[in-house]
Amino acid sequence: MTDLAQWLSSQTPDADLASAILSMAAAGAEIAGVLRGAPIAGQTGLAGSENVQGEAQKALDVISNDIVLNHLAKNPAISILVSEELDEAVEMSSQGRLIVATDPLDGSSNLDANVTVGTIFSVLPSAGGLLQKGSAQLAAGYVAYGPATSFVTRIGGETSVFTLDGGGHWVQTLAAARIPEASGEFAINTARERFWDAATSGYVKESVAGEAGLAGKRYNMRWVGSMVADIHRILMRGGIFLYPLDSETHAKGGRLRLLYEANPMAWLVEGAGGRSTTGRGPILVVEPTDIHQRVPVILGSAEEVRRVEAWYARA
Ligand code: FDP
Repeated sequence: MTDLAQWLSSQTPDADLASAILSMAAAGAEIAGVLRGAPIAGQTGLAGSENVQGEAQKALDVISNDIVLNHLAKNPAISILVSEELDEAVEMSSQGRLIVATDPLDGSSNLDANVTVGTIFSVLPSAGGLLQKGSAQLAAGYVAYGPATSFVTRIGGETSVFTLDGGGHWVQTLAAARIPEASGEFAINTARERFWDAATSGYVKESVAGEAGLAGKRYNMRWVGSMVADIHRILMRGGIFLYPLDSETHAKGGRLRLLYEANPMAWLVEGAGGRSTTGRGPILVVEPTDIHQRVPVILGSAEEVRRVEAWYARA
């Protein structure tokens, strides 16, 4: 069986890049261990909660951020860390050639319900500075903490899937994920319908109309509410994920973050034959203006994403 280190050596001669991915995988394995025992340790994920000894607990997203930071600080290839948990970028090794941007614990509002959460990361060349387009990424990946712990990553070729075994090793379980071109599943927070633009409303209406509607087929809805879990499902069996610009998120530019949510997920989805857009153009060419910038996100099965793009072209 191929493990992560073997796969990396077949994918890139760049030892620094491979080491950055291995550092994130090691952080993911450690976070998986913390999450597994969190209810016993009294770490509900809520800031200000107490453990069984009555001691104050750090929120799990802060703990996860510290774990990622510790692993990357040990790696001399990393120059800067950008994290959802930290207002400012953190300088690491002055000789480092690589920047890592991360959401250390995505979907953390689902933690108290023992629902899948994840760690997302993007690797960029230090030479390009903090604000680089997603197309400049050297690699990206995520860890999904579900019934199994999955590590999904891509350098420039295929998007590959690894699973954490009982001994703490990442074993390749899918060499190349392929997102089916067409799908009958969409993922969107329908509670936001009143804020949607005409394109989003048009696409969803067309889909829920089923066989009788313009799409001419039946759809089902799946929405976990953890981006990592929703995207992992799409990578495994297809579908579309939408967090579009709507009237409530308009002033902020969207809901999800460009550097450590949208770009890495678009990179992984495209490596699996899927498609991604903001509705107005590809996610990977958006010029960042801020490390915590938000952006509309639509990605998944190519045929479905094209249907949404067609609605935007008309709207
Ligand atoms: P969370 O705030 O729980 O970390 O990244 C933000 C995110 O989760 C995504 O994982 C998820 O897709 C989205 O928010 C869900 O947001 P809403 O429940 O506000 O729609």
